[in-house]
Amino acid sequence: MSTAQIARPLTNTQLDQLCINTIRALSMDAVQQAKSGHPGAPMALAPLVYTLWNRVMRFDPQDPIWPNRDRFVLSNGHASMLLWSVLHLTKTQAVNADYEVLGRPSVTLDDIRRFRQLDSKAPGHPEYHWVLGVETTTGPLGQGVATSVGMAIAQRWLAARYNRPAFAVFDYRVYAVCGDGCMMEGIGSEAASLAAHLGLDNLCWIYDNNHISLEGSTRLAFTEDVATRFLGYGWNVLRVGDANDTDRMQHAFEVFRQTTGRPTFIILDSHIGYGSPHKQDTMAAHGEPLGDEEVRLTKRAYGWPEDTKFLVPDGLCEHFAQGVGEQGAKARREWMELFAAYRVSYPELATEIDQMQRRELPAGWDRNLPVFPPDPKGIAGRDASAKVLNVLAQNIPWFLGGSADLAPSNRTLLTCKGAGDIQAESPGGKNLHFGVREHGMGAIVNGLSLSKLRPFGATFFIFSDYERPAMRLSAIMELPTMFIFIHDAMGDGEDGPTHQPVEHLASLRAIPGLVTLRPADANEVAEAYRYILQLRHEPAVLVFSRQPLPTFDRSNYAPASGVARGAYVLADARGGNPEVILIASGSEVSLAVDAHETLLAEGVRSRVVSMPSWDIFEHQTKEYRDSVLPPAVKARIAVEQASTFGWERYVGDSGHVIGMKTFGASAPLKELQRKFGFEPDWVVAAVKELLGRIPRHG
Ligand SMILES: Cc1ncc(C[n+]2csc(CCOP(=O)(O)OP(=O)(O)O)c2C)c(N)n1
Ligand SMILES: [Mg+2]
Repeated sequence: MSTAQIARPLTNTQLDQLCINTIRALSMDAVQQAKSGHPGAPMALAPLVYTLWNRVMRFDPQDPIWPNRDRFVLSNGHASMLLWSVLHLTKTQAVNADYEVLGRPSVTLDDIRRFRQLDSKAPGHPEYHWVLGVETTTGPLGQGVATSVGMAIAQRWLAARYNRPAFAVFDYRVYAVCGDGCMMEGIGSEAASLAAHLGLDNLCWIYDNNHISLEGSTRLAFTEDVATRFLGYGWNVLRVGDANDTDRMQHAFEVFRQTTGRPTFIILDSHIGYGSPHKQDTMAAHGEPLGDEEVRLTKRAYGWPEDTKFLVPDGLCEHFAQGVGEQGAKARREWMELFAAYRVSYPELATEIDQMQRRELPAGWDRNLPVFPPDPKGIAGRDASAKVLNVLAQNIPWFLGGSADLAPSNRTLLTCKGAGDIQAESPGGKNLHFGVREHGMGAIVNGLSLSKLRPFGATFFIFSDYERPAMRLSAIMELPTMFIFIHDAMGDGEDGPTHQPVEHLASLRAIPGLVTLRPADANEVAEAYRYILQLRHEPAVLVFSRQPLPTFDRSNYAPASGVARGAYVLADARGGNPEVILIASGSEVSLAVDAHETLLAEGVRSRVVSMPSWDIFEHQTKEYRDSVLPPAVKARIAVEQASTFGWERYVGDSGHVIGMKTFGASAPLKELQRKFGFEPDWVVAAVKELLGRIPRHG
């Protein structure tokens, strides 16, 4: 077949096939050109993506951030060429950070030619933020499907809060495509279980059942009955036995739309590398170029001009424009009219939606944030957090969250007016019960945030390990999510080393763009929340104590608003001319203050720096940083009940770190503090030892 023949008027069925083959050929060509990538899944799933985008989904390429659009998640992110092809063929528009449609395509053919190259809008895996039309970053298998559950929860929440009779402002659906990898990963199971529990009938997963993963046949390691598993969860399970049968696929989506009370799982039997004479159904089609000759043979099998590269036949984009383009434009137009009328009838709710979509906070969002009076006995970080959370939940309608079965301990239950449980029959509540599913929780929090809600997820700090991959994605996506952790160090003494975080602060501080905060007292807790609520593009980690921490008398010490600078001089030597600096975070700040008072009485000019956040501090000017940690003062001691790893950057070569070099132990907290050296006398002794070694300054 030649290009000229393709250009002849075609029947709709021929056009459909042409679109599908275009996606296949673009995918093969891009991977071949890049000399890396995954051609097999796109070749097999082109009919699915074509059907979903051009016949089923409500999506307007002219306004890809329209709030009521259907969401598409490519959980098997290695098949990214599917997305780049369809975004290109639908001429989906680029949008800037101010939510303005830019009048240029999100993905050009040139980007596809430069697949996986620097600055191309067709990177290796789907990247939210980088390419408009990508609803969430995927690549780590399982994350996408789990995130889609958060999106579906969000849609139901939005509908419950904002829809009114005759005003279905939010009625979109969420589609996620996944492969064997997503089915094998535990996070997918966690999320699937919760999705069925919550009766998310707005959610549809399509499983690319091709019996191949990276190492070869799934017979090597994956022989479970996936359909039965999903039936067991309570999903509506459908099967489409031929991944090329677009009509049957469309019918399955119709069944999904008519199914109520449970999510839908469509098993799509497919052939990886479909059409490739030598590589179809083999692992060779998974993650490497087919090779020039095989590409040629495959094109021949498709009836595609063999010698063309990156061919988009005439009339093809028009076909998409008549399909998804027209349907999407009509749906959006109708929605805009609906929303204009809604704005007249419900102006306050419409304003909320506007603000939420732009990630703004409502007026008075920090009204009545608590200020805690000085109290030497103090209050636990988690209890201070509970008070703040409830104020925020009251002030910000779209603030919500929950815990992975630890709410009573995390103190994250929202009890303010109207804060009910989110359940299948009450999707508009504020308390999500994630169950013991930390990893799923992280991804679901991401999905909620991608839907513009302001979510938090909570658990013990030690289990941040179970959530970390999703938190990392949150940072990559620049989402203003909140990850709350309690039992910040050895505070749960008797539970022992399995429950005592040691390396966790260091490891989270190492994630670029993730703001980690460990407040020292109740007022720092409130200020930490005040700070992170104003973030629009960074996720935050909050680490709170289980045990009471003294509430500092701020008339003696510096105000807690210093939290917003990451570190600040809490207590100082008279005249502000210290010879030694004690740097601490969280529960160790009061320890440092105790030592400081002793040192002052003994004539040692010490300074206490409360450092709740390295990350925020690093973003301050050098002038400010030097004012807190004057370079001339070399005698510095960091005190933190955590790994000493990394503190050298603040204490320098001649400084000292009082921290953890081993795991903890099972014992009451007081005994642990003694055993590991977190007592004022130790700090004082360490200061004296240090001052004996380092010439005094000033
Ligand atoms: C969490 C995670 N582990 C491992 C990988 C590496 N990886 C990418 S694709 C893949 C195989 C996935 O198999 P499947 O989902 O069946 O994709 P198919 O080969 O059918 O396209 C693996 C192991 C990954 N991306 N994410
Ligand atoms: Mg597979």
